[in-house]
Formats: sequence, C-alpha cells, structure tokens
Amino acid sequence: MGWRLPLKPETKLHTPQEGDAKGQGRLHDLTGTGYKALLVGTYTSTQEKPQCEEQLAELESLGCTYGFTTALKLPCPLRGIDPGTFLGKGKVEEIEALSKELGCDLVVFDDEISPQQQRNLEKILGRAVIDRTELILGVFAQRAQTREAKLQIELAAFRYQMPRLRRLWTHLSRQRTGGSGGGYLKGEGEKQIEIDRRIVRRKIDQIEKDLEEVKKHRQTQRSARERAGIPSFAIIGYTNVGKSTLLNALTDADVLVEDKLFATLDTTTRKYMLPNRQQILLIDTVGFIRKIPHQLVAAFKSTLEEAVQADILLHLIDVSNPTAPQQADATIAILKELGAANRPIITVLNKIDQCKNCLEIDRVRFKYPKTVPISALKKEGFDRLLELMIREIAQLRKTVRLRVPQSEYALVSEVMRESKILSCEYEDNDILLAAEIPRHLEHRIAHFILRDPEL
Ligand SMILES: Nc1nc2c(ncn2[C@@H]2O[C@H](COP(=O)(O)OP(=O)(O)OP(=O)(O)O)[C@@H](O)[C@H]2O)c(=O)[nH]1
Ligand SMILES: [Mg+2]
Repeated sequence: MGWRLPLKPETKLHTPQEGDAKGQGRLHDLTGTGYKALLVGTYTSTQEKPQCEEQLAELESLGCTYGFTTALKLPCPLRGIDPGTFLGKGKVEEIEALSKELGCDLVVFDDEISPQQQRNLEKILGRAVIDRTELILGVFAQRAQTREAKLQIELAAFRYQMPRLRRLWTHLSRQRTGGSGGGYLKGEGEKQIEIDRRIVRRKIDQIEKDLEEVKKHRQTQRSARERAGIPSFAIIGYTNVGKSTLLNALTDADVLVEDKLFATLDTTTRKYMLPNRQQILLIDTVGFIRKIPHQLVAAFKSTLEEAVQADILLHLIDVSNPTAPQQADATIAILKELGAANRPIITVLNKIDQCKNCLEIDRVRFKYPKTVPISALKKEGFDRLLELMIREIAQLRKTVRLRVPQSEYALVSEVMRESKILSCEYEDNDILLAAEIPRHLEHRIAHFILRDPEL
C-alpha cells in the first residue's frame, strides 16, 4: 500500500521483519492524490445525530485540507465501545462492505481509537484506518513551514507514536513465549520495544532541547517588545474563521489566507497604528479546533501560550458557520487550558457579509460581552472594532515605579491625573512614584520608569 510510509525519514525507527505488524507505529502518509475515504462518526442519542453530522463535515474539511476526498460520511449510533474494534461486529461489517463498494482507500474515525483497535480494524477492513488525532497531526506536519513549527509537530508525532510502539513487536514476544499470553518472558520483541522507546525518548529529548533554543530567541524578541511598552493584541479563534484575513486587512502582513483548515501554524506579528495614533502589535495565531490532540497542545504550548499572553485577545468567530457557538466554546476551553481565559477579550463576529439570516450572531452576541460584528474580507465594521480596541487599551493598567524630575511637572500631573498612585516620595529634585498607569502612558514615560525596583 503506497501511503504506508513514515511521516518523515527521521521517524523511520525500524522495519519490522514480518507479519501483520508491518508499517505500524508510524503516521500514515496519505499525501498521494486521489485517495478516497469513508468517514465514521458516532452518537449516543438521536438528539446528538445532527451534531455528529456537523462534526463529520468538519472531518471532511480536514481530509480535504490534507488532500483526500470523502466518498461517504457515516454517522453510527454507539451503544458501547467494543474494546477490540471500537464499533460492534455488525457495524464493522457494514463499513467493510461500504468501503469495498465505494472503492475507499482508507477509513477515518472521528473518535480517538486505541492503537490496538486501529490494528484490529485494519486487519478486518483490509485498508488503512486512521483517527482524527492522526489526521490533524498529518495536516499540521504537511503545513509546517518554520523550524519551530516543524520541531513542534515532530515532537507531537513522536509522542503519538510512543504508545504505538508496543504493538510492533508483540508478535516476536509471543513467538518466544509460546504465544499463550500468561507467563510473559522478556522476549526479543520486548527488548526491541525497549530499544525503540529509548531511541524515541532520546529523539524527543533532542527536539525539546532544540525547541528550548528557538523559544529563548523568541523570548528575547518578546522582552524587547515589552520594554518598548507597546500594547499587543492576539487574534485568536477556531481554524478558518478569518484571523489571517483580518491581520492582512489591517496591515500589509501578506499572511497566507486559504479556505482550508490550519492555513496558519506560525505566529506573525505586525505593528499597527490605531486611529488615535497609538502604536499596537497585532499577532496572528494558529487556529484552534475541537478535540485538538493533546500531543499537539503540548507541543505547541509555548507558541500558543505566548500568543495568548498578549495584553488583549481578539476572539474571532465565524458567525456564518452554523456551528459558531460550539466553535467559540471549544476556543474558550482551550484558552482555559492555556491559563488565558481571564485576559481581556473582544469578541469579533466575522463574516457578517455571508450572513443573511444568521441566528448565530444573536446566539453568540448574548453570550459574550464586548462583541463587534465585522467582515474582514469586505473591511466592514472596522471603525467600531478599532474604537473598542482603543477603549480596551485605556482599561489596561500596569504597575510601575518612576523617578521623575520635578521640573517635568506637566508629565507628573498627567500621571497623577490618569493613574492610581500607590506611593509618592520626594528625593532631592525628583519625585519617586509607584503607580498603576494606563498602558497608553507607558510609552511616553518609559524614560522615567525604574527597571529595578531596588534602585
Ligand atoms: N465571506 C467572508 N469570507 C471570509 C471573511 N474573512 C475570511 N474569510 C474567508 O475565510 C477563509 C479563511 O480565512 P483565513 O484568514 O485563512 O482564516 P484563519 O482563521 O486565518 O484560518 P487558519 O489559519 O486556517 O486557522 C478564507 O477563504 C477567507 O477568504 C469574511 O469576512 N467574509
Ligand atoms: Mg490563518
């Protein structure tokens, strides 16, 4: 089978010598063209069926982004999970018949399936079986551009492979021990698993070190930015909601915009001048997705965390999408996981040009405070958005200590007027202030801010 290749040459750990384990333990490479897939989703009650269908539609977009076509989307009622094959025998037989009839090359499960289930299903169905996690990892791997994104996805792929190494060599262990389970001697297979684990772990350690280096470099850039005292806005949201379109519309960023999921995997930062001449930084970020694989969140954590550490978040929602409320909820859940749910957020309702009668607008508007409808594509609603951004900056406060010469009385009185003064002392000809200042003042008084509080 042509697509059963390792994700990258480096991930080729070994070639199992025999039998059904061949090719397992790696991500499938489905990058060839013309593959056809049967997509399987599950629901536990009839009310959940429409949601399952929407999720299958999203899985189809992911597949399309990856490069294969969908022959059929099959929502299946799930009464209980079969430990061996995830779905019951009857369903598996139905899937086998359908995939044969439709000439499908692979079957994609929207649910996460265990390595064991995946192996059993591949044996029964006689074709590649992948789950949503593997597909998302594949999409990320395909689209990673920068060194950092490549390292992060490699890390996630290795972490995904780790538990899948076990099944590779168990057939060897069985041979050694007579195949009856029971007394499990340390066979060749198990030794091999240990060796592989060590190789993978070493590889993971190395990638983590490399990532640390890249991260340090980024942090240096960030602290330079922080010193400059420029307020930053991160454009965050579900994948494909129009984040890059907004950045491009406001600046000349020229970030890739595509009607595909995960067009953006790296953060792009651009300076922008608000109508009140306030300089800000706008940061475009990687999109979120429902049930994002935890290996990916872990690998992309530093990038994501940095993005969401911006002073203010612009949470973009595609209100022309019927699943907008669920997408927004999934985004907020990921923000919580990243410890950023309590940052100041402006909720931006995008793609209103595509809304004739979008119920989602009201459903979302009532749920989140501070919303503004826009069309990033048509550049509509920007005045109101920029006005909200200015207002939000004014709300930002930062505690600083200042030493200002008394001769700068105009500045001192402005600081006194606009800030919350925590302490005020006089020393020689200077005034020593500790104050919670509005962020917009920071730039102008940067010269008088004491970096080291002990000074
Ligand atoms: N009709 C309409 N389409 C829009 C609007 N904003 C963005 N789009 C389209 O939505 C698609 C996705 O836009 P992107 O800017 O790439 O979205 P993104 O959020 O950056 O996506 P990822 O980087 O993949 O997470 C593109 O086809 C855009 O042209 C809008 O206001 N109206
Ligand atoms: Mg983008």
